[in-house]
Amino acid sequence: MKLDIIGDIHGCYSEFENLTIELGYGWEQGVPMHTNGRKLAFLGDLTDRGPESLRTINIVWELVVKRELAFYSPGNHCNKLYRYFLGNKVQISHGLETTVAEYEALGEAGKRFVKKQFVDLYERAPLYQVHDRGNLVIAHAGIRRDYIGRNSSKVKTFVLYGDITGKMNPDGTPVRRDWSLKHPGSPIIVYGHTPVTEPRIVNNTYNIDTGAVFGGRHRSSIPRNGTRIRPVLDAVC
Ligand SMILES: [Mn+2]
Repeated sequence: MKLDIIGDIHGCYSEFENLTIELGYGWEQGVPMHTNGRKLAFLGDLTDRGPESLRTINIVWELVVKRELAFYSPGNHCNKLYRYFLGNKVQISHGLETTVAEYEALGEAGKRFVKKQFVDLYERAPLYQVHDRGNLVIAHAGIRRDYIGRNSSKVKTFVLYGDITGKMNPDGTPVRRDWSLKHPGSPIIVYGHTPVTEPRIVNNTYNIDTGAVFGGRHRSSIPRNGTRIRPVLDAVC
C-alpha cells in the first residue's frame, strides 16, 4: 500500500486540502480519494492554533473511521482535547483556546456531534502506526526502536511528547533528548511534533512537521519505498 503521510495540521484545513490536491487526491466524494488507491496517514495534532480545527476533525473522522481510507494516531494536542471532551480539568492554552472557541460557538447538537466524532476517532486510534510489514512506523513525536510493539504508559508518553527528561528549559519548554541520533536505521520512522524549517532526516527517521501553522512551507518531497512523505503546508496559516 502506498501512503502519503501528513504532518501536524493544527487546524490548517485549507492548507491540508491544497496539499491533498497537489498529491493527486480528488474531492468529488467529499473526502480526498486517490485513483491509484493511495491512502493518507495522519500523525496527530489535528487541532489547535489554526482556524479550522473542527473541520479538520470532521474530515479525518470521515476518512479514518467511516470510510477506512486513512490512518491516524494521536499527538499531544489530540490527547489534551480528548481529556477536555471527557470533562477533565485541562489548561485551555497552547492553542487549545482556538479549538475550544470554535466548539463553544456551536449549538448543543453541534457540540455533541463534534465531541462524539473526536472521542470516537481518538479511542480507536493506535498509539503509533506500523506499516509495510514493520518497515515503516509513524508516531507523533517519534518512537524508540525497543518501544515498537509495546503499549505501556512510558511508550504513550514517548510517542505523544518525545523523549522528555522531566526537566524544564529556562523558557519553560520541556528538555527533550534527541532520540533520532540513537536510531539504528531501521525501521523508517516518520514523526512530527517539533517544527523544523525543512524535513529533518536522521538515521532513517523523518521529522516532517514543517510548521504550516507557523507559516512554514514545504519545499521538497522525499520519495522512499513508494511512500511520499510530505509535510502539511503551502500557505501561511
Ligand atoms: Mn505535538
